[in-house]
Amino acid sequence: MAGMKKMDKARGIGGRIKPGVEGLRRDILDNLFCNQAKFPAVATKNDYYQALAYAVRDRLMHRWIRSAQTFFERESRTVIYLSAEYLMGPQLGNNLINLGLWKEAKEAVRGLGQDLDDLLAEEEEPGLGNGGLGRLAACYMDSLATLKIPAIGYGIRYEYGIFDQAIRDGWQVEVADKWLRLGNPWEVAHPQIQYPVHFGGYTEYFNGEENHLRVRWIPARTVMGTPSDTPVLGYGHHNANILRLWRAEAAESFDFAAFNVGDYYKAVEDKMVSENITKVLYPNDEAEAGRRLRLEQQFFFVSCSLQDMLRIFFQRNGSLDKLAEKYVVQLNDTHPALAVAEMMRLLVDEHQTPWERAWDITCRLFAYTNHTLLPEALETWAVDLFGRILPRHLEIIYEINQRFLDHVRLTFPGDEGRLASLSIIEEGPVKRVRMANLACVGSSAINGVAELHTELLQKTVLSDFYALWPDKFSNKTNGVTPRRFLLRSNPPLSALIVEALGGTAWVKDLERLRGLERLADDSAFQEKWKAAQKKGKEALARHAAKYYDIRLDPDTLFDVQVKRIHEYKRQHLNALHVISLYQKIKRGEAGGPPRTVIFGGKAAPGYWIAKLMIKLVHNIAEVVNSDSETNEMLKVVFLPDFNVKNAQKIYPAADLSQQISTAGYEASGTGNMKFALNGALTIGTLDGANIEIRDAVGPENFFLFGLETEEVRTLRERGYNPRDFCQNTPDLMEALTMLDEGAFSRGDRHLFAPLLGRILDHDEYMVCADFAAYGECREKAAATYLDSRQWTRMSILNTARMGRFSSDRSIAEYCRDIWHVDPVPVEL
Ligand code: 26Q
Repeated sequence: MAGMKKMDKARGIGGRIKPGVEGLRRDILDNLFCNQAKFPAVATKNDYYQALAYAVRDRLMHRWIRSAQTFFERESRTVIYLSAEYLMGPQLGNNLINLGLWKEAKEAVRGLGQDLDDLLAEEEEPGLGNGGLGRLAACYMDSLATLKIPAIGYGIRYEYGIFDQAIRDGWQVEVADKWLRLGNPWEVAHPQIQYPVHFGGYTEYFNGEENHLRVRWIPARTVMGTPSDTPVLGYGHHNANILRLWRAEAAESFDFAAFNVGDYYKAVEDKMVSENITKVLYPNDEAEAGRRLRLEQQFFFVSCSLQDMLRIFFQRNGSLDKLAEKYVVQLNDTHPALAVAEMMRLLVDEHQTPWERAWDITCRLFAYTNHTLLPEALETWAVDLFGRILPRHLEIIYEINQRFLDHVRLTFPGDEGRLASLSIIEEGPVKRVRMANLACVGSSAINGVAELHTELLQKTVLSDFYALWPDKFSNKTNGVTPRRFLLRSNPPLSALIVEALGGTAWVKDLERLRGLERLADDSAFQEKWKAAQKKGKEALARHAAKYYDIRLDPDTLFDVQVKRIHEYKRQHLNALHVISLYQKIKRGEAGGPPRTVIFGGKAAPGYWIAKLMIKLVHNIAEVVNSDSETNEMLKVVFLPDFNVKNAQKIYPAADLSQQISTAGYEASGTGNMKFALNGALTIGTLDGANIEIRDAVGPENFFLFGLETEEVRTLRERGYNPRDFCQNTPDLMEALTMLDEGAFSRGDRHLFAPLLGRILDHDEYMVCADFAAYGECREKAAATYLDSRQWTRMSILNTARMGRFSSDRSIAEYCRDIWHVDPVPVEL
């Protein structure tokens, strides 16, 4: 802080940032007056939030600018993270923590008659992502800054993020996410930075200098991209990075165009069409074929980002030789994979680089992370559509492919099958561009996101690439940031950990949590641990009551499944078992503690069965919660609108974490890590990172059930018949029969028929095969909960052994194995 004051004076901005609590209080008042145009008597909570946010922003500016200056002067090697999605979550709380201003802010706003928690609750989060992949990008931005790695995150500034989920009569209703309505204090727009992005048209070949054959792209239309930057602060030092998100604008102001063209309405329409590109996030988390606007979004942000990278590069460098020394570009799934072709176009067409040299630079620049295993979820685009939007890129991809396949023919002579599967172009009635193949061919590193996932990638979807280039492959198990998902979101548990470990070093070095192991059996510590967890449950109960009018009893076991709704994640397995549990309680056959089964998650708007699963949970809740015979023992709730903000309340409140996907389908999962880090015990399958979590916390501290990946495969090969399993599982039969008879639909036998049909006729995700094992395991977990000492011991050991799942560890591995980049400390 002393350093900060010195620099502020040196820069002559001491007047803007007044020191201490009193200074902060006065700055908030100034902002209320000058930005919000309000006096205290009429100011809303949101006005106070905005006023505080701007005061905090002023206080982080010098770190941000000094970081940019340091990286510029030192010409530091920089990580470029390309992601179509970022789920950053609310910013104020984390920025206060990282600036060391939490206490000061609390006092300052108290002096103004405000409560800091109330103001924090006012912040609207930027929901610029669907789920796991977008939140992972945000955790990685946090860790890059904390590890002092120079980095720029590039993405799209969607005007509407993921929809807000409302529930009407038990059905999901999508509500437009107007996240920018009250303004966004955390971003700084840079309208002076603008790049043209072209679409459509055709290409022309011509003779350039020295008679070199060159290509000109004559586009049909051009859109401008302009950035807004959000600071990403590191924890415990002065480094800051930026998240730079692109917004699309019309190339010319419409009045000017109208003047020229003489058609005012057409000109206005063109402006709207241009701005459409960044209007809304696609709310499905699986590739959906044929959406032209989605392809345009991808190309738009990729092109802006690469142009920006080159502009910054040429500020200090004359020749492209050093490009791959100064930058490494990480592709977050295939959504930005067009970058491979766009880089080639920029180098070859715009910078007149010979093809071979351009290709060498490009391959050295890129690395690719895969996040899925389902072959049908891999992104492809019909060649026809692709060529109409990006004619030059299609040519470039054909050229890349031809040279690549020549290389394959030398490595595997006569192997036509391999050639077909490796080709960037999928042959068939409709030719398609395979984005994963483009990403693999154009990258020097390829990784999966958990050990099992990487192993399966190498064995299945990318096996031919693995045979060709085994050394390109590695695993980088996902991680989560302990700053947001423990320190910020769970104050009672964090305070206890600080007390027990004698400080906050664990926040940057999460393996230190292991120091809690020795306290696992200490009864005084156990009591404190239980008290902290109880506070987490009470906080969620207050939150649910206040915002959703949902009552939760903190004295019950909180059994939680929150994540996107998907058949492979098997929320219906959970729901069906709740039905059977309900029946057993009614018959007096089930013991265990009183439980609250909590569900939450959004369904893709077009995913009908997922929406029906949400309806199912609500209808079960309606019946179960109004039954006075079982009321005391079982309650079912669906918490609406699962997002980062709500998640931060949910993870600290959970006793039991449901991670029950069919083995082999969840690439990693990251919610599983957030729960266990906060001391929840997991009931889960051997899928994704569950396997590594179980290894880390110890099998005796994890409730494992279900088929393994290999068993799922062989069962399917042998001819899986779900009805056989139903016959042999009376509890399941009973639950399905009740559903069928309309017990959860007021007698309506049609409502859930589609869901029943999928389970009984296909059961792609083997709900029936795993039901019995799941039920037994869940009962075992419930019984264990009755032994409070035992449960608490297991809970402490879970937290103590979760250090490996910090995103700091993940990022350190990317830095070491893929990015080859070192920390650059920033001094104020
Ligand atoms: C692609 C094309 C067109 C429209 C949408 C998409 C699209 C958008 C989002 C495809 C996929 C996604 C998101 C995928 C995702 O979140 N995957 C999850 O990634 C996590 C981080 O690695 C893993 O932990 C999860 O297991 C994985 O499901």
